Amino acid sequence: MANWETVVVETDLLICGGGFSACGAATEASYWAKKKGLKVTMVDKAAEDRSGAVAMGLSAINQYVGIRDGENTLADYVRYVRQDLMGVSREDLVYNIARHVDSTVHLFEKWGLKIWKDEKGKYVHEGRWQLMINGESYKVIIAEAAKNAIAEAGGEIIERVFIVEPLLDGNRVVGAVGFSTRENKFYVFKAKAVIAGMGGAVHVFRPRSVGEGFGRSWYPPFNSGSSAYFTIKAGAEMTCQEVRFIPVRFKDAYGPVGAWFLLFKSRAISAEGGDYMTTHKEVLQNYAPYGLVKPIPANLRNYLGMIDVDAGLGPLYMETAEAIQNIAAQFKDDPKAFKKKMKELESEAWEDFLDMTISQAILWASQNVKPEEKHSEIAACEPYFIGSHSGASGAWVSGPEDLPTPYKWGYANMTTVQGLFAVGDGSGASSHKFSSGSHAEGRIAGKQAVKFIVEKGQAPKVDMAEVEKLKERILRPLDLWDKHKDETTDPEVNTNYMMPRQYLHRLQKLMDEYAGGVVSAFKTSKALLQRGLELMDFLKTDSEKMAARNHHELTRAWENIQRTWQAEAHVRTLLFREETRWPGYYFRADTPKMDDKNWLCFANCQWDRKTGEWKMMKKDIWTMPGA
Ligand code: SFD
Ligand code: AMP
Repeated sequence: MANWETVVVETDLLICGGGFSACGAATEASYWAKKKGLKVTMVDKAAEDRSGAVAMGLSAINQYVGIRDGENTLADYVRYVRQDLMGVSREDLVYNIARHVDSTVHLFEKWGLKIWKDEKGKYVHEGRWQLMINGESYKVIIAEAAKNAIAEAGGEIIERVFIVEPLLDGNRVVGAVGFSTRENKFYVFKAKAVIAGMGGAVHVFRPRSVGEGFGRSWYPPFNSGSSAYFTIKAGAEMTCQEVRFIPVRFKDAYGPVGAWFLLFKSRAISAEGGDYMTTHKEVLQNYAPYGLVKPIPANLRNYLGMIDVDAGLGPLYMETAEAIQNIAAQFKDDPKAFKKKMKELESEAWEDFLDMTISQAILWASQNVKPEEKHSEIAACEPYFIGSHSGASGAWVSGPEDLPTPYKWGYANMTTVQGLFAVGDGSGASSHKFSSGSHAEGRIAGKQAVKFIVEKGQAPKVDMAEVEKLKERILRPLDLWDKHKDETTDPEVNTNYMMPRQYLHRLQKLMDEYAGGVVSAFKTSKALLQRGLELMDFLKTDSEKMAARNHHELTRAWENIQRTWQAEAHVRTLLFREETRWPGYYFRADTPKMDDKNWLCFANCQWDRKTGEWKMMKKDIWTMPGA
């Protein structure tokens, strides 16, 4: 076995991840931990200042309720999320996050985040729930606050350590194992409680760019499903694993569309079909009541465009020039004011992407696109697993004690495994929390985890013999490479192992063809899913044979294994739910209709650590009183 040093870290609260939800957890937990003399340890696979989905920054805060200004109520937000997810959301969790998110945003501003304000000093809204920001350094500001809080409470931050597996004592989490992505160190964390905040999953499906620009994506390629893998392997119940998110984005560079639809009031059309949101609106009748509300649910917005694309009436375009001209037209009688407004709009258009998805600005430049003069193509992306946006996949977590929800078991955001909490993309069925709501959810879980440690904490019993077995398994790709690399003229072609990139290609092809990826126009069926599971068995067998020549490839190898478990949970739940509830995200061609009578419920799954079997189950929807 590779001769790596084993580093043992003893702590009270272990926070896995360093993104928005984990920073929220660290900031809040450190405050309460200091009072109780407890230690908080945070571990990120990357450098916290620029890790996770907000590494490049963002141009908007997408969840702000605006309670203090009387703009909206919490019930309004619960209703908005219920409708956007076609009736399937944990309204207790959505309510709990919504009641804390505004105070979190006010903290961001205090910490230095620039939120746009109008001449009256009021926040500039992108849409009803979204605020415009100068967000290029958004993550740096949030990470700084978390670092200060941890330092002040005598905790520690460990960067560039990739968390792989949970450690358990029966149905109680007692820590985690991982490895350094830079040094020959294998890490063993012993803890009384653990928070999984390692983001969602990208590259489970084949991206649109498979050669030049392979891997280009909207959500970050370095979020590889670690949260889902960690909670599934711990034996926690999972929810909404079928609810992947397919965002419509500016084509090829994946620029987001929210600011264009909401702030610039831009139209999207199909080249041959016209204004598809209008021409196909009768289709929405089939999805009442959700299809008849405004805004139209995200998946149905996708679906209306897909109807034209499937009919060959594309490409789809975002009418950026028309939108900018329309806004500037208000100043047409005053040439000086018109020129000034055009300049302003032009910079807002570019800032939107320079703050968030730089590749879109580069693509515009490389294709001589002036958004105020020329429209841009948009397209539906490959599927992502991101419970914090308009997807819903994640762990099944407890609701807050003070709400009459049937789904609570003592500590808000705790999974069904004692002491294991999940946040952000890691927790499911609480969609539309975005950066701000994920941070607020982290704060909720951070405080609850300290409460759990104070009330139920135990010295973690870690079986070091089990740890040795895990170390051998986790470092095995390095051993396979060393043992066999010299047996062939091209070490990447070897009968004893496969390289992580080769494995990734097979996983993505399987999911694309059998589980409704881009190549299948997001369509699948019982037969396709069953065949996909059959092929996935072979793939999982071969995952034991992935080789790695260095830290970089070892990380890639384990990212792939984590993606595979997310893929399996997804395929099993697509198979279990026998209807098509989210057209525009996926279509079950054999059960094409929405079936509220049998399937207005959660589809949950659970992997049994002892038997290796998966259990599928339905859970009733609970409606928040008054919402
Ligand atoms: O409009 C391990 N998001 C947006 N949210 C907004 O509020 N406004 C926007 O304008 C947003 N836009 C947007 C967004 C995301 C992206 C990628 C783009 C545009 C281009 C969504 C938010 O970013 C998202 O909701 C939150 O960031 C989710 O938070 P969280 O904590 O669930 O995930 P994270 O921030 O990615 O953090 C994950 C962390 O885990 C680390 N990690 N650490 C140790 N071991 C492992 N094995 C690990 N695996 C991962 C990561 O390094 C990271 O620190 S718009 O387009 O939606
Ligand atoms: P996106 O850029 O797609 O990530 O969306 C950013 C925010 O805008 C999210 O809160 C979306 O729900 C919202 N959004 C995007 N497009 C629309 C639309 N056409 N109507 C209403 N809300 C939208």
